[in-house]
Amino acid sequence: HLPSDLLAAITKGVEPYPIPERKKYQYGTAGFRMKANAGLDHVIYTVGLIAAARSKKRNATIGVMITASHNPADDNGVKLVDPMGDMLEQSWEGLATTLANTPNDKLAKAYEDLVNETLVDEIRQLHERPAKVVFARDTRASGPYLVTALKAALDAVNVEYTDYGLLTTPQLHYMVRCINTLNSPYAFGEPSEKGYYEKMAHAFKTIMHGRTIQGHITVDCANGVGAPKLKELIKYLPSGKEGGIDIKVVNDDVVRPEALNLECGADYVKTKQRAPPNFNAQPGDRCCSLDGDADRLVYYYTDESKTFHLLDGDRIATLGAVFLADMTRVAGVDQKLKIGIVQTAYANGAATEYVEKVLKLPVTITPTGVKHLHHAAARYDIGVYFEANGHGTVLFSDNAIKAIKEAVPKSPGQKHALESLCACIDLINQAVGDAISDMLFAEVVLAHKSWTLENWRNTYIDLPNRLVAVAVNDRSIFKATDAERRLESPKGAQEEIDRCCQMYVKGRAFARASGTEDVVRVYAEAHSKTEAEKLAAQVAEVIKKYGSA
Ligand code: G16
Repeated sequence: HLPSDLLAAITKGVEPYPIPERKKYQYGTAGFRMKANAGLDHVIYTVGLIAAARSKKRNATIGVMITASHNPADDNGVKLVDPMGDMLEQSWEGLATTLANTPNDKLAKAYEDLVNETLVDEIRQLHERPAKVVFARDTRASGPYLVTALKAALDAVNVEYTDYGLLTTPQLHYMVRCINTLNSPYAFGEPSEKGYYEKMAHAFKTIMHGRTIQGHITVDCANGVGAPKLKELIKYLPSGKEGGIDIKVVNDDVVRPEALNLECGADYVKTKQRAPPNFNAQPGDRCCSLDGDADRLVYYYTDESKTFHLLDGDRIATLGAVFLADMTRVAGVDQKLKIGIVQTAYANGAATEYVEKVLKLPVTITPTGVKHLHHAAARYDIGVYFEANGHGTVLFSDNAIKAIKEAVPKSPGQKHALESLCACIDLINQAVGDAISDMLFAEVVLAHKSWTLENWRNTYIDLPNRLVAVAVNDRSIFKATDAERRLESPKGAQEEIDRCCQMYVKGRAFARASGTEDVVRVYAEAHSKTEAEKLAAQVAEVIKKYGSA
């Protein structure tokens, strides 16, 4: 039994945060997400309890990020960060869902049950360990209030915590990993914002040595937390004149919280396949967009005929993989390292074909959600994972890091390649996908290859595609299987989707319930734009029909 004063403190602390009537919460693709005023405070309080228990269980610092990332400004959400800066272990998602759905009067008992279930073994009473939690939030207006609910829970169960205020999601993941690896052989860096900028800037300068970045890059920060953080990073980077990078920050309005992700940002650009309307970039200019918490990145440009071209997560993955494969070859370590790419069903068919047939690298397909991709990528020595929406990173295994750091160069070329690979290990945020770090990596690779965005795009031609969101009565009836490429329920829906696909050359489509928004997403691709759009519309109709039943 837990001390009665602790149980009483939990009950008292949660009083201001009841569950609204008939509300059901579910830990989704990336934590809990919903309208900020629809009972999210209750969820956040229970997440504080989960974070405390998780910290005790792992005897390490746990992170809590308050953000709804790409979602509209009046949504908010919360994700938990495990000790190595990765997403919460999946077996704990269920515990988080159970606690979130527990009404106030039963919460203390539910927490006690959870402690008894997870924190007691034959010899030790793990719940007696001290707990440490760190947290941050994005720029949403609801953030400060939700932080109050989180602190109330952490205070109730006597947890030591640090409030980092505003951070990007990847910065919080970085902090968590730094704290937990401090003074170990796997030390990730200095656990501070300054440490994050310095690590990245130092790695960037090393790889850039002797290379030049052409022109400037315009970065759309989705009017989110990425804007002030990118401006801060710029202070640590050499400018274009000094052989560095000229970054033009746009959509940096964090004063009006309602501007967040509104007609801008990575999700807007990827879904609408167009630049934010307020862009006035010149033909060929390099542009990119982050999302609301700066963990997604997509590139784009318009050509002389004003046609828009998107270079999404699939492209960033292939760009990175080509570069890393070349570098390991030059460095003479390629035979020791297995490089692979991880994608989801949203990856363009042409991208998958290019990786397998031209790059001759293996591809793993996982369900949506970086947590799935991250684990699959960790099985390679160099695992490049990106969702088409721009969310991803590169993981270097211990074996890869050792091979790279211990290799003895036989020529100046090998020496430079090995130094560049070492710097990549630092430049790329291996804790989690990080738009700012990914952008510097892409810029470095383009500079090394002397490529424009057009050269990059010409590596393969995307199949035309269309992504639509369909509103339904209850999205939970749509259950997907086979890495979300097929629906197993409702019965009959998949057969109808298959029949639609068969009508088009290179027709491929799937539907899956979103885990961050109250919609079912439909993706379709085909050999022409018109056909991709028709196929998407037909499949959307199938979903509407089954979704209104
Ligand atoms: C989150 C996840 C991503 C996922 C996206 C959309 O992104 O971290 O892995 O691709 O949601 O998921 P769904 O299709 O289930 O709504 P973010 O950038 O919103 O955190």
